[in-house]
Amino acid sequence: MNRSGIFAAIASLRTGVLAYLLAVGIASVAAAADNPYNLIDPKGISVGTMGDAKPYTFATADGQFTGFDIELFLNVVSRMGFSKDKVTFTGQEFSALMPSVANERFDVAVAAIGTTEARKKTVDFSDGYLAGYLSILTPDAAIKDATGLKGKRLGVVQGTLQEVYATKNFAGTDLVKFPDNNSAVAALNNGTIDAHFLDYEAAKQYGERYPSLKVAVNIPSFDAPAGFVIRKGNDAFRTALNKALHEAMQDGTWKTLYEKWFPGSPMPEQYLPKK
Ligand code: SNW
Repeated sequence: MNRSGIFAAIASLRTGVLAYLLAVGIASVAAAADNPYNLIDPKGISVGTMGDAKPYTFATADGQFTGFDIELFLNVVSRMGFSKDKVTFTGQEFSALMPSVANERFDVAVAAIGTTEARKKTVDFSDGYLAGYLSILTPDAAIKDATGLKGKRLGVVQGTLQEVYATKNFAGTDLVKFPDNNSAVAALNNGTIDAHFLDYEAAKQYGERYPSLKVAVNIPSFDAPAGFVIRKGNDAFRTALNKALHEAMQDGTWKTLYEKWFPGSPMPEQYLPKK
């Protein structure tokens, strides 16, 4: 090959490389346009949740998921172009929810999941949308505070902030770990445990269903507001969720859902429309 032949070969190689880079660039722009939120299947959103955290999230008799968190989430993603039929809910044990988001089994987990630094090591959170209490549910009138729990058997759902709090603060209490609230409350009703430790609104709900069970102790968990849990680094999804979430707060949707699902509970200021 002579000199000009070599130049021609280099020139055509360059054209080829440029064409290739352009094609890759177009393909990735197209992929981002088709799947801007990096969803597992861009056609819809897969959500991990719980069947027995009423009124936050629960399954109805016909297998539909509903509750405050579910309705808020559906409203939020409808603002991002995902109608209800594009959202699939799957019930799981609480302890599996965050790992399942990290492992790309779900795009998001929605179940009154409190935001903490420890959890942020494996998943990301949207902005907070609920801040409330961790509560002791018991038929035992002698349990009024941490001291009353000494020597008692206390149920917690594995992986919850209640488990973390009880381990740290209820010395001398026997912790009994359950996969879900229903099995813990069944154990409470048959006397296997003395109390169960869960989120305030869920405790209140079980108390209405089983009148012998009373909400006895409330521990503020305002520093761990519930957020939507997403895969670490999925910032486009998180940004869009936050924008839509704040719209839902600003236009009064959040307030309407709060009054619907938590009637009689004090109305927090921070999620109401700002003037
Ligand atoms: O930290 C609280 C938050 O302030 C609000 O009251 C809603 O519940 C919390 O997020 C705590 N929830 C527990 C947790 O994140 C249990 C969640 C569940 O049972 N689904 O571990």
